[in-house]
Amino acid sequence: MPTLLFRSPSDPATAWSAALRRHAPGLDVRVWPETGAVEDIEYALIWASPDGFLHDLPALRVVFSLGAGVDHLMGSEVPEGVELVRMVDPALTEGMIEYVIYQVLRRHRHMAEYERQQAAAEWRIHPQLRPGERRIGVLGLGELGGACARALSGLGFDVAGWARSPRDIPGVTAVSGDDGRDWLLGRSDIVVCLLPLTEATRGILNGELFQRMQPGATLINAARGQHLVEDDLLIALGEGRLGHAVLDAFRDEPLPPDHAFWQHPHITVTPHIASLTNPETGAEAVARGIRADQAGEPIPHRVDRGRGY
Ligand code: NDP
Ligand code: OXD
Repeated sequence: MPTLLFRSPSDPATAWSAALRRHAPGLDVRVWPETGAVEDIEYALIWASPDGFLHDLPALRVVFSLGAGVDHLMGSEVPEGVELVRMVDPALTEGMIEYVIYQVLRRHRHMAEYERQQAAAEWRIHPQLRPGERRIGVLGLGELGGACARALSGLGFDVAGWARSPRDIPGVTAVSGDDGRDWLLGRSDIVVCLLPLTEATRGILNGELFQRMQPGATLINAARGQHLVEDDLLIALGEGRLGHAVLDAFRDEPLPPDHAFWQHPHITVTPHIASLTNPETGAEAVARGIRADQAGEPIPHRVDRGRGY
Protein backbone atom coordinates (compact mmCIF):
# COMPACT_ATOMS: atom_id res chain seq x y z
CA MET A 1 0.00 0.00 0.00
CA PRO A 2 1.62 3.34 -1.03
CA THR A 3 2.09 5.96 1.67
CA LEU A 4 1.65 9.73 1.36
CA LEU A 5 2.73 12.39 3.84
CA PHE A 6 0.63 15.58 3.99
CA ARG A 7 2.14 18.79 5.37
CA SER A 8 0.83 22.33 5.11
CA PRO A 9 0.71 25.32 7.46
CA SER A 10 -2.51 26.57 5.85
CA ASP A 11 -4.48 23.82 4.08
CA PRO A 12 -6.98 21.85 6.22
CA ALA A 13 -5.38 18.45 6.97
CA THR A 14 -8.63 16.74 8.00
CA ALA A 15 -10.48 17.64 4.81
CA TRP A 16 -7.50 16.68 2.65
CA SER A 17 -6.93 13.30 4.37
CA ALA A 18 -10.62 12.39 4.08
CA ALA A 19 -10.72 13.38 0.41
CA LEU A 20 -7.47 11.51 -0.35
CA ARG A 21 -8.84 8.35 1.31
CA ARG A 22 -12.02 8.66 -0.77
CA HIS A 23 -10.18 9.10 -4.07
CA ALA A 24 -7.30 6.68 -3.34
CA PRO A 25 -8.83 4.03 -1.04
CA GLY A 26 -5.59 1.99 -0.71
CA LEU A 27 -3.44 4.99 0.19
CA ASP A 28 -1.90 5.25 3.67
CA VAL A 29 -2.26 8.98 4.41
CA ARG A 30 -0.13 10.41 7.20
CA VAL A 31 -0.29 13.98 8.43
CA TRP A 32 2.82 15.81 9.60
CA PRO A 33 4.26 15.51 12.26
CA GLU A 34 2.84 11.95 12.66
CA THR A 35 5.11 10.50 9.97
CA GLY A 36 5.31 6.90 11.27
CA ALA A 37 8.16 4.94 9.66
CA VAL A 38 9.73 7.36 7.18
CA GLU A 39 11.07 4.49 5.01
CA ASP A 40 7.44 3.86 3.85
CA ILE A 41 6.80 7.34 2.48
CA GLU A 42 6.88 7.46 -1.32
CA TYR A 43 4.67 10.53 -1.86
CA ALA A 44 4.44 13.94 -0.21
CA LEU A 45 1.68 16.52 -0.66
CA ILE A 46 2.90 19.84 0.69
CA TRP A 47 2.82 23.61 0.71
CA ALA A 48 6.34 24.93 1.32
CA SER A 49 9.14 22.94 2.88
CA PRO A 50 10.49 25.18 5.58
CA ASP A 51 13.08 22.89 7.14
CA GLY A 52 14.29 20.57 4.38
CA PHE A 53 12.33 17.63 5.86
CA LEU A 54 11.89 16.03 2.42
CA HIS A 55 15.58 15.06 2.53
CA ASP A 56 14.81 12.81 5.52
CA LEU A 57 12.39 10.63 3.52
CA PRO A 58 14.61 7.93 1.92
CA ALA A 59 11.88 6.31 -0.25
CA LEU A 60 10.40 9.59 -1.53
CA ARG A 61 9.51 9.38 -5.25
CA VAL A 62 7.13 12.26 -5.93
CA VAL A 63 6.32 15.62 -4.31
CA PHE A 64 2.88 17.03 -5.14
CA SER A 65 2.52 20.79 -4.58
CA LEU A 66 -0.71 21.91 -2.94
CA GLY A 67 -0.51 25.00 -5.15
CA ALA A 68 -0.25 25.65 -8.86
CA GLY A 69 2.87 27.70 -8.24
CA VAL A 70 5.97 25.72 -7.27
CA ASP A 71 8.36 28.61 -6.66
CA HIS A 72 8.21 27.68 -2.95
CA LEU A 73 9.83 24.35 -3.86
CA MET A 74 12.32 25.43 -6.50
CA GLY A 75 15.39 25.78 -4.28
CA SER A 76 17.08 22.67 -2.96
CA GLU A 77 13.95 21.64 -1.01
CA VAL A 78 13.07 18.72 -3.28
CA PRO A 79 15.87 16.12 -3.43
CA GLU A 80 17.51 15.36 -6.80
CA GLY A 81 15.74 12.55 -8.64
CA VAL A 82 12.40 13.15 -6.91
CA GLU A 83 9.60 14.27 -9.27
CA LEU A 84 7.83 17.55 -8.55
CA VAL A 85 4.19 17.86 -9.67
CA ARG A 86 2.19 21.08 -9.61
CA MET A 87 -1.49 21.41 -8.78
CA VAL A 88 -3.90 21.54 -11.67
CA ASP A 89 -7.37 21.49 -10.15
CA PRO A 90 -10.62 22.43 -11.94
CA ALA A 91 -11.86 24.30 -8.85
CA LEU A 92 -8.61 26.32 -8.71
CA THR A 93 -9.09 27.27 -12.36
CA GLU A 94 -12.77 28.19 -11.82
CA GLY A 95 -11.85 30.34 -8.83
CA MET A 96 -9.19 32.21 -10.79
CA ILE A 97 -11.60 32.84 -13.67
CA GLU A 98 -14.12 34.28 -11.17
CA TYR A 99 -11.49 36.51 -9.56
CA VAL A 100 -10.13 37.89 -12.83
CA ILE A 101 -13.59 38.38 -14.41
CA TYR A 102 -14.81 40.11 -11.23
CA GLN A 103 -11.85 42.50 -11.10
CA VAL A 104 -12.04 43.22 -14.84
CA LEU A 105 -15.81 43.90 -14.71
CA ARG A 106 -15.38 46.08 -11.64
CA ARG A 107 -12.97 48.26 -13.60
CA HIS A 108 -14.82 48.00 -16.94
CA ARG A 109 -18.15 49.10 -15.39
CA HIS A 110 -16.62 51.74 -13.02
CA MET A 111 -17.99 49.95 -9.95
CA ALA A 112 -15.31 51.30 -7.59
CA GLU A 113 -16.21 54.85 -8.66
CA TYR A 114 -19.93 54.17 -8.14
CA GLU A 115 -19.20 52.84 -4.63
CA ARG A 116 -17.22 55.98 -3.84
CA GLN A 117 -20.04 58.09 -5.29
CA GLN A 118 -22.63 56.32 -3.14
CA ALA A 119 -20.58 57.12 -0.04
CA ALA A 120 -20.76 60.80 -1.10
CA ALA A 121 -24.42 60.63 -2.29
CA GLU A 122 -23.19 61.67 -5.74
CA TRP A 123 -25.30 60.86 -8.85
CA ARG A 124 -22.88 60.72 -11.82
CA ILE A 125 -22.88 58.48 -14.86
CA HIS A 126 -19.70 57.16 -16.50
CA PRO A 127 -19.48 56.12 -20.16
CA GLN A 128 -20.38 52.49 -20.82
CA LEU A 129 -17.97 50.86 -23.28
CA ARG A 130 -18.86 47.66 -25.06
CA PRO A 131 -16.58 44.76 -24.02
CA GLY A 132 -15.10 44.66 -27.52
CA GLU A 133 -13.85 48.21 -26.92
CA ARG A 134 -11.94 47.13 -23.77
CA ARG A 135 -8.53 45.63 -24.45
CA ILE A 136 -7.21 43.12 -21.95
CA GLY A 137 -3.70 41.64 -21.90
CA VAL A 138 -2.94 38.43 -20.02
CA LEU A 139 0.70 37.68 -19.13
CA GLY A 140 0.93 33.87 -18.97
CA LEU A 141 -1.35 31.62 -21.00
CA GLY A 142 -1.06 28.38 -19.02
CA GLU A 143 -3.77 26.52 -17.10
CA LEU A 144 -4.96 29.67 -15.35
CA GLY A 145 -3.99 32.50 -17.71
CA GLY A 146 -5.26 30.54 -20.72
CA ALA A 147 -8.59 29.80 -18.99
CA CYS A 148 -9.02 33.46 -17.96
CA ALA A 149 -8.16 34.68 -21.46
CA ARG A 150 -10.77 32.31 -22.96
CA ALA A 151 -13.40 33.38 -20.42
CA LEU A 152 -12.73 37.10 -21.05
CA SER A 153 -12.91 36.55 -24.78
CA GLY A 154 -16.19 34.66 -24.26
CA LEU A 155 -17.61 37.82 -22.66
CA GLY A 156 -16.63 39.77 -25.77
CA PHE A 157 -13.49 41.53 -24.50
CA ASP A 158 -10.64 42.17 -26.91
CA VAL A 159 -8.05 39.80 -25.42
CA ALA A 160 -4.34 39.30 -26.10
CA GLY A 161 -2.05 36.98 -24.18
CA TRP A 162 1.68 36.45 -23.79
CA ALA A 163 3.42 33.12 -23.28
CA ARG A 164 6.95 31.77 -23.65
CA SER A 165 6.03 29.60 -26.62
CA PRO A 166 3.51 30.29 -29.41
CA ARG A 167 -0.05 29.43 -28.32
CA ASP A 168 -3.23 28.97 -30.30
CA ILE A 169 -6.31 29.99 -28.30
CA PRO A 170 -9.46 30.78 -30.30
CA GLY A 171 -10.58 34.38 -29.75
CA VAL A 172 -7.25 35.39 -28.16
CA THR A 173 -4.34 37.08 -29.91
CA ALA A 174 -1.44 35.10 -28.50
CA VAL A 175 2.08 36.53 -28.71
CA SER A 176 5.50 35.63 -27.36
CA GLY A 177 8.96 37.20 -27.11
CA ASP A 178 9.88 40.72 -26.00
CA ASP A 179 8.27 42.36 -29.04
CA GLY A 180 5.01 40.48 -28.42
CA ARG A 181 5.01 41.50 -24.76
CA ASP A 182 5.64 45.17 -25.58
CA TRP A 183 2.88 45.17 -28.18
CA LEU A 184 0.45 43.65 -25.64
CA LEU A 185 1.42 46.19 -22.97
CA GLY A 186 1.00 49.13 -25.35
CA ARG A 187 -2.51 48.15 -26.40
CA SER A 188 -4.08 46.91 -23.16
CA ASP A 189 -6.34 48.90 -20.82
CA ILE A 190 -6.08 46.13 -18.24
CA VAL A 191 -3.05 43.83 -17.80
CA VAL A 192 -3.45 40.61 -15.82
CA CYS A 193 -0.35 38.78 -14.54
CA LEU A 194 -0.67 35.00 -14.29
CA LEU A 195 2.96 34.05 -14.82
CA PRO A 196 4.82 31.52 -12.69
CA LEU A 197 7.60 32.95 -10.55
CA THR A 198 10.91 31.96 -12.16
CA GLU A 199 14.31 33.56 -12.58
CA ALA A 200 13.03 34.98 -15.90
CA THR A 201 9.87 36.53 -14.42
CA ARG A 202 11.04 37.75 -10.98
CA GLY A 203 10.58 41.54 -10.86
CA ILE A 204 8.96 41.62 -14.31
CA LEU A 205 6.27 44.08 -13.15
CA ASN A 206 8.68 47.00 -12.89
CA GLY A 207 9.00 50.65 -13.88
CA GLU A 208 10.21 49.82 -17.38
CA LEU A 209 7.19 47.62 -18.00
CA PHE A 210 4.83 50.25 -16.58
CA GLN A 211 6.32 52.80 -19.02
CA ARG A 212 5.22 50.54 -21.87
CA MET A 213 1.63 50.32 -20.62
CA GLN A 214 -1.26 52.58 -21.65
CA PRO A 215 -1.32 55.71 -19.45
CA GLY A 216 -3.91 55.15 -16.70
CA ALA A 217 -4.10 51.38 -17.31
CA THR A 218 -5.00 48.87 -14.60
CA LEU A 219 -2.67 46.12 -13.41
CA ILE A 220 -4.07 42.94 -11.87
CA ASN A 221 -1.40 40.75 -10.26
CA ALA A 222 -2.88 37.41 -9.19
CA ALA A 223 0.44 35.57 -9.48
CA ARG A 224 3.26 36.24 -7.01
CA GLY A 225 4.39 39.25 -5.00
CA GLN A 226 7.97 38.78 -6.21
CA HIS A 227 6.83 39.56 -9.77
CA LEU A 228 6.26 43.13 -8.65
CA VAL A 229 8.81 45.83 -7.85
CA GLU A 230 6.74 47.53 -5.15
CA ASP A 231 8.44 50.94 -5.18
CA ASP A 232 8.14 51.15 -8.98
CA LEU A 233 4.39 50.54 -8.69
CA LEU A 234 3.99 53.30 -6.09
CA ILE A 235 5.90 55.70 -8.36
CA ALA A 236 3.86 54.74 -11.45
CA LEU A 237 0.57 55.22 -9.57
CA GLY A 238 1.79 58.50 -8.06
CA GLU A 239 2.70 59.83 -11.51
CA GLY A 240 -0.60 58.63 -13.01
CA ARG A 241 1.30 56.28 -15.36
CA LEU A 242 -0.95 53.56 -13.99
CA GLY A 243 -4.52 54.21 -12.91
CA HIS A 244 -5.09 51.32 -10.53
CA ALA A 245 -3.54 48.07 -9.29
CA VAL A 246 -5.31 45.02 -7.95
CA LEU A 247 -2.87 42.91 -5.93
CA ASP A 248 -3.56 39.46 -4.52
CA ALA A 249 -0.04 38.22 -3.74
CA PHE A 250 2.79 39.98 -1.92
CA ARG A 251 6.49 39.75 -1.30
CA ASP A 252 5.74 39.49 2.45
CA GLU A 253 2.59 37.60 3.42
CA PRO A 254 0.62 38.46 5.44
CA LEU A 255 1.06 42.00 4.13
CA PRO A 256 2.33 43.99 7.17
CA PRO A 257 -0.37 46.25 8.69
CA ASP A 258 1.74 49.39 8.10
CA HIS A 259 2.42 48.59 4.43
CA ALA A 260 1.67 51.50 2.05
CA PHE A 261 -0.52 49.30 -0.16
CA TRP A 262 -3.29 48.93 2.45
CA GLN A 263 -4.33 52.59 2.49
CA HIS A 264 -3.45 53.52 -1.09
CA PRO A 265 -6.46 55.00 -2.91
CA HIS A 266 -5.48 53.35 -6.21
CA ILE A 267 -4.61 49.88 -4.92
CA THR A 268 -7.01 47.05 -4.18
CA VAL A 269 -5.55 44.44 -1.81
CA THR A 270 -6.87 40.90 -1.40
CA PRO A 271 -5.14 38.40 0.93
CA HIS A 272 -3.91 35.78 -1.57
CA ILE A 273 -7.41 34.44 -2.20
CA ALA A 274 -7.67 34.81 -5.96
CA SER A 275 -8.20 31.06 -5.93
CA LEU A 276 -7.74 28.34 -3.34
CA THR A 277 -6.99 24.69 -4.03
CA ASN A 278 -10.08 22.60 -3.33
CA PRO A 279 -9.46 19.47 -1.19
CA GLU A 280 -12.03 17.37 -3.05
CA THR A 281 -10.95 18.06 -6.64
CA GLY A 282 -7.31 18.54 -5.61
CA ALA A 283 -7.23 15.12 -3.93
CA GLU A 284 -8.75 13.60 -7.06
CA ALA A 285 -5.87 15.07 -9.11
CA VAL A 286 -3.27 13.73 -6.65
CA ALA A 287 -4.92 10.28 -6.63
CA ARG A 288 -4.81 10.26 -10.45
CA GLY A 289 -1.11 11.13 -10.32
CA ILE A 290 -0.35 8.34 -7.84
CA ARG A 291 -2.29 5.80 -9.92
CA ALA A 292 -0.29 6.81 -13.01
CA ASP A 293 2.98 6.50 -11.09
CA GLN A 294 2.06 3.11 -9.65
CA ALA A 295 1.21 1.92 -13.18
CA GLY A 296 4.63 3.09 -14.40
CA GLU A 297 3.09 5.88 -16.49
CA PRO A 298 4.19 9.53 -16.54
CA ILE A 299 2.43 11.72 -13.95
CA PRO A 300 0.60 14.67 -15.53
CA HIS A 301 1.74 18.24 -14.76
CA ARG A 302 5.30 17.41 -13.77
CA VAL A 303 7.47 20.47 -13.29
CA ASP A 304 10.41 21.05 -15.59
CA ARG A 305 12.94 22.06 -12.95
CA GLY A 306 15.31 23.58 -15.52
CA ARG A 307 12.52 25.84 -16.83
CA GLY A 308 11.31 26.59 -13.29
CA TYR A 309 7.58 25.84 -13.77
P1 NDP B 1 1.26 27.33 -15.99
O1 NDP B 1 2.59 26.73 -15.78
O2 NDP B 1 0.16 26.46 -16.50
O3 NDP B 1 1.36 28.55 -17.03
C1 NDP B 1 2.40 29.44 -17.02
C2 NDP B 1 2.30 30.33 -18.25
O4 NDP B 1 3.29 31.36 -18.16
C3 NDP B 1 2.56 29.58 -19.55
O5 NDP B 1 1.73 30.07 -20.57
C4 NDP B 1 4.02 29.93 -19.84
O6 NDP B 1 4.37 29.90 -21.22
C5 NDP B 1 4.08 31.34 -19.34
N1 NDP B 1 5.46 31.74 -19.04
C6 NDP B 1 6.31 31.17 -18.15
N2 NDP B 1 7.50 31.80 -18.17
C7 NDP B 1 7.40 32.77 -19.11
C8 NDP B 1 8.29 33.74 -19.61
N3 NDP B 1 9.55 33.84 -19.17
N4 NDP B 1 7.85 34.56 -20.58
C9 NDP B 1 6.59 34.46 -21.07
N5 NDP B 1 5.68 33.57 -20.63
C10 NDP B 1 6.09 32.72 -19.66
O7 NDP B 1 0.83 28.03 -14.62
P2 NDP B 1 -0.64 28.27 -14.05
O8 NDP B 1 -1.42 28.98 -15.08
O9 NDP B 1 -1.19 27.02 -13.48
O10 NDP B 1 -0.33 29.23 -12.80
C11 NDP B 1 0.29 30.48 -13.00
C12 NDP B 1 0.65 31.10 -11.65
O11 NDP B 1 -0.52 31.59 -10.98
C13 NDP B 1 1.25 30.14 -10.62
O12 NDP B 1 2.61 29.89 -10.88
C14 NDP B 1 1.05 30.90 -9.32
O13 NDP B 1 2.15 31.74 -9.07
C15 NDP B 1 -0.19 31.76 -9.60
N6 NDP B 1 -1.34 31.34 -8.79
C16 NDP B 1 -1.89 32.26 -7.91
C17 NDP B 1 -2.99 31.93 -7.16
C18 NDP B 1 -3.61 32.93 -6.26
O14 NDP B 1 -4.53 32.60 -5.52
N7 NDP B 1 -3.17 34.16 -6.29
C19 NDP B 1 -3.62 30.60 -7.24
C20 NDP B 1 -2.97 29.73 -8.19
C21 NDP B 1 -1.87 30.10 -8.92
P3 NDP B 1 4.29 28.54 -22.08
O15 NDP B 1 2.80 28.32 -22.29
O16 NDP B 1 4.99 28.87 -23.33
O17 NDP B 1 4.92 27.47 -21.24
C1 OXD C 1 -1.07 28.61 -5.88
C2 OXD C 1 -1.47 29.67 -4.97
O1 OXD C 1 0.04 28.66 -6.41
O2 OXD C 1 -2.47 29.50 -4.23
O3 OXD C 1 -1.86 27.68 -6.08
O4 OXD C 1 -0.88 30.74 -4.97
